[in-house]
Amino acid sequence: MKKAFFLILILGINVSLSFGQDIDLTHKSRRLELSKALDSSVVIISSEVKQHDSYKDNKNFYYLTGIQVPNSLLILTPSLDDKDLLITGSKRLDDEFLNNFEIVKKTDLPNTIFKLSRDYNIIATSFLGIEILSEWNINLDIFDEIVKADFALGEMRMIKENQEIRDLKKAINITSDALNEVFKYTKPGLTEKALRSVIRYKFESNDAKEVFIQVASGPNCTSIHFGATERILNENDLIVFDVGVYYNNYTSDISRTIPVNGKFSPSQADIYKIVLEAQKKGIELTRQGNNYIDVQNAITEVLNDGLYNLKLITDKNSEWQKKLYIMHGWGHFIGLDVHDVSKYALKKKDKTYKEGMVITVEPGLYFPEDYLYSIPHKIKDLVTEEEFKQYRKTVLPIYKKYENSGVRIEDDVLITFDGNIVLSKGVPKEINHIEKMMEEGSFFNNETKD
Ligand SMILES: [Mn+2]
Repeated sequence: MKKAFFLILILGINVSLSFGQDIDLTHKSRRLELSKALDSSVVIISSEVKQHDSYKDNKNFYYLTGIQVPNSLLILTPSLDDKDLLITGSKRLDDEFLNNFEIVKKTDLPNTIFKLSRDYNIIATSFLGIEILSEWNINLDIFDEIVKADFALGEMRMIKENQEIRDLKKAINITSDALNEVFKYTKPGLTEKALRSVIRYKFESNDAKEVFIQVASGPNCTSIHFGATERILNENDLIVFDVGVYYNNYTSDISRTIPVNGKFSPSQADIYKIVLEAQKKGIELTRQGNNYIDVQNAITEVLNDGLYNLKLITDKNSEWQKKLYIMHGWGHFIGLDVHDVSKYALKKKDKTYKEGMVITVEPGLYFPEDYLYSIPHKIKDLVTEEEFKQYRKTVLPIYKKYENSGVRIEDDVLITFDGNIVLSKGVPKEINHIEKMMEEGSFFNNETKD
């Protein structure tokens, strides 16, 4: 009986999608699905999470209701006959929205929870920021069992619905447009911040909310998370852009690396080609049936083969040499969060990719200043002083060619039934395409000439 009702709801969504009135059914069906996945326990989700003493929107609450409001609680009641409960201090919510819920006053909350605990044994909640529930004076211990809702929510949020894909595409297109503009604008003598202001202008004129903008030039390229500074761009620098926006709460995440003067030098191209080849290999394998480890192994192999050919590593089978220049993971889901629900499933070997997932593919190689001066911390247990000294002696003259540079290339990839779609393909990544685009002037260059 329950199942039949659920099916009707799903059908309802498909029908109403074409009329653009899907919002309430979409969120209602998510709430039902979650309740079902959690074995029909009561589910309680706060609209905020508390982390390091600050309050942030709880994306799970948004995912289940379609709204972001402070100081509210959602309680899912397993019975299909009852409406889900909402406790909210917000006066901004319109009646039509509130009709989807039974509204509970804050003062009635303890009583409501007590009643639920008589009918149901299990309560589920998101353990991310769970301490916020104590601020509501809710005692979960009156239930026989408290379980995590995070995994079930993660499983659901990993598979994107059509509306979510539309919003992700919009965020990605806005980001692509901003990157293409800034490629044309880039030239020696400008600052990192000047490039950031072009990206910001593009974001704001598209009603998109900045998530982060990295403009890392020269030696700054070797920092994995960077902002933008007053540093003046040099003729021979590379720049690593890593940029994301929210559009309608869904985020993009794109990285590109370009030469400040518009032409990759031979040594810059050496590294760029390796990362690009690894990235393409990673994208090729980002498809149904494969998993995180499959892609990781393939990317690592291409990167290390490339480093070996350049003589930057001397032994392809050495565990510590394989780790030296690879400084971050190759990818993560995107969605309501930039690093979306990845904790719950991404790295499990038995978790294969499915249609509807959206993942970044972002290998990189980095060559920080004085990196080989002593044994880098992350490999210190894997190599002896003597062995490392020998390695440094052989590699240092070659390393100098690449020192103070870094390359990262990141695309956002939607997994489809029979392959994938690179949603960020509007930003060039082939060397000749980047160089050609950089030859074009930017609207912003013209503005500053006068
Ligand atoms: Mn990323």
